[in-house]
Amino acid sequence: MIFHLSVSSIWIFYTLLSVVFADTSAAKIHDLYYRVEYINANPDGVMERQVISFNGSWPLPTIEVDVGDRVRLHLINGLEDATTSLHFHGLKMKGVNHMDGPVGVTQCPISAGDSMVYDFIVEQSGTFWYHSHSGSQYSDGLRGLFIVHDAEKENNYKFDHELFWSISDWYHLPSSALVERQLTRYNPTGAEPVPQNILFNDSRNVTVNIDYDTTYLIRIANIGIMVSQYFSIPGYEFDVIEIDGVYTKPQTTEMIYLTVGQRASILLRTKSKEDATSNIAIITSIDSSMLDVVPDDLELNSINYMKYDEKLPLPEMPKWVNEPDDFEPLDDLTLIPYIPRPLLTDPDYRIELVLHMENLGDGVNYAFFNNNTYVAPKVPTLLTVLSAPQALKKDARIYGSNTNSFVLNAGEVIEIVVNNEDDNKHPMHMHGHQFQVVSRSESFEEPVHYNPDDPNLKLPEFPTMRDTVLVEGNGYLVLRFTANNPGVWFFHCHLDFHLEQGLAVTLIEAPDLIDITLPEEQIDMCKRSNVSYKGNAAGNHHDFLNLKGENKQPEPLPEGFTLKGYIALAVCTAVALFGLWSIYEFGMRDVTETETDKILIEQRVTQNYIEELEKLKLNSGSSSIESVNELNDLIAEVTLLNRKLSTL
Ligand SMILES: *[C@@H]1O[C@H](CO)[C@@H](O)[C@H](O)[C@H]1NC(C)=O
Ligand SMILES: *[C@@H]1O[C@H](CO)[C@@H](O)[C@H](O)[C@H]1NC(C)=O
Ligand SMILES: *[C@@H]1O[C@H](CO)[C@@H](O)[C@H](O)[C@H]1NC(C)=O
Ligand SMILES: *[C@@H]1O[C@H](CO)[C@@H](O)[C@H](O)[C@H]1NC(C)=O
Ligand SMILES: *[C@@H]1O[C@H](CO)[C@@H](O)[C@H](O)[C@H]1NC(C)=O
Ligand SMILES: [Cu+2]
Repeated sequence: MIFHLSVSSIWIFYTLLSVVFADTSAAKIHDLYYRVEYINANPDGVMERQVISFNGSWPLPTIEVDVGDRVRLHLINGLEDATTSLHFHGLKMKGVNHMDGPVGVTQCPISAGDSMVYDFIVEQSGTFWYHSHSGSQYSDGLRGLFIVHDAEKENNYKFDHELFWSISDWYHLPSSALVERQLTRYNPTGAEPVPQNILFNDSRNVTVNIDYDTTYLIRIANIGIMVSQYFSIPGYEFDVIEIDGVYTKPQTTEMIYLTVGQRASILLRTKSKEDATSNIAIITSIDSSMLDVVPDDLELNSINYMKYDEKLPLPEMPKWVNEPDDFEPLDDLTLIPYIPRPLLTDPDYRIELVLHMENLGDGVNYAFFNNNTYVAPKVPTLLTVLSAPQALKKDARIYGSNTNSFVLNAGEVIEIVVNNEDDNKHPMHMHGHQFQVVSRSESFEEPVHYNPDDPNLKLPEFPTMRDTVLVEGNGYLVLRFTANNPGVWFFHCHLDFHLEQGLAVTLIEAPDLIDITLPEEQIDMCKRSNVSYKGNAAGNHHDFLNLKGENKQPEPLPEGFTLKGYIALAVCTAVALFGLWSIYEFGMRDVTETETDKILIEQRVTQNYIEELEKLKLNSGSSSIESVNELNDLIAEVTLLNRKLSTL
């Protein structure tokens, strides 16, 4: 009873909030018209490539608004060969779920020549960002910062000036080619493409002019697709005061760690003219443990400068820069909201997700939650909610068997447990909520699941809140939130390759209370992109329980995959590789640079193979002599290929 009372008071609180915002006479309307189109850019100074601009201009603008403002961003798709969409990362989109942006979840794709208006009132404040949520398109540069000011909250901290810095990884290949490389049977171990560089504010070698004796509020966002970065300012301490749109009690540190998708605000006090003997370095460093291979020419540290005065020397680089094992970033779980929120207790519904990676019958390496790799439905899930009969909205079956759909009841406390059976780290992001981080383990050699009954388990009284959080390799993560935002919300790994591999869950929150009339414009957009705007996951709007024809994941590998299946897979790959090699051998006399790249990649792939097969041999000690012989033959064959590739 008391529980229900408190839930309804939360509702009243939110309703009041919206009224306050709507009434703010100073609230502005930002009508932004942006046409996405390709241009060429060379942000790392190494290679010019095609990027996605707004009206021919890139990097994309930082959008700055005040809390309570209304944004109407008119996105016009000027790309001839691609669909698009926009997601405002971290904004809860309360009551306007259809403005959230992920294609297949809350909307149809915006096809070439089409447009869509993202229309919402901004009810949160802090550091956010926007990015395409259409496949892995944002790696082509379709992303930028979104800053929401709130004088009242900012007044809790003392500072003189504000700066915005984005950090990101950068690839020379377009998103389509990257995904093609990730999702192929030539990449059976699921090795992620390695970036060519990391950028600072979409550039390198940046110098920021600063004043003596001044406090800067610096908002930093990792808008990359894959690697986390360490951030530090040698010789200076700074205070962290915000993470992911949640202002915190200040915490002093020398280093922070940001996964892709995460943001932090820091307060940095510069020195007096007397004390400053050099200018300042800003060092961002790749978390190289996330890379499958570290190429010799990859610069793990990116160094940019803050300058007091041209005449001062540049600072000396601290020795620790080359000792990444010694990096000690601030633990984000120690950051408590400025206005602490007590731990949500006694979850009403626990969703336990086991994360693992595995090859399916097509030889591609996929990512799974509970043995299901996310496959987008034929009808965007929100559009299924809106078209389903009231009596079936809470029946998870209508949302498809491959969408990892969970239906949540209004007002309930939800707990999500991620048990990571993969030895990679994963930055998990939830749309529509800032969750409490209830527990997170360290990394382990072998998977360790969360045990809620562990007598040694200590949950925080006032947990960290944010929208993106890392789960460690083979470790676990426990999140809680209240289901107070009816809508369809994606919960997924923000490491884009893993999302493409299917590492996602659909949270269908209080579908009976989703009160949205889809604008005519959005229905037309679906029609023009040939996507049904009504029906279940299979597009059936006559019989919502008939899922015939829904999109499904590929068939598994043949029985006994661990050895025989792998061999079958490896043999056909080896044969295919052999074909490829023959093309090089007979077809190409002048090997151009990109072809050299291809050969290098094939060499890496074959090297991976050899290593995997050797591991398999070691682990198959008790298997029959035959399979060991088979493995030996295969290793010999792939080794030969690898050698041939290296002579090209
Ligand atoms: C961008 O281009 C569109 C259409 O071409 C135009 O209507 C709009 O005013 C432009 N926006 C800006 C910010 O230049
Ligand atoms: C970084 O880029 C943003 C957006 O383009 C800009 O507002 C800001 O001034 C830039 N900062 C630096 C240090 O160049
Ligand atoms: C950065 O600037 C330094 C000094 O101006 C220069 O030597 C270096 O080549 C630059 N690096 C890049 C990546 O532009
Ligand atoms: C996933 O499949 C494996 C093997 O079939 C099975 O042992 C396991 O229980 C399944 N896990 C879940 C969460 O369904
Ligand atoms: C939709 O289908 C029609 C008819 O099959 C086709 O002409 C059109 O190109 C398709 N549009 C898209 C965006 O796929
Ligand atoms: Cu991941």
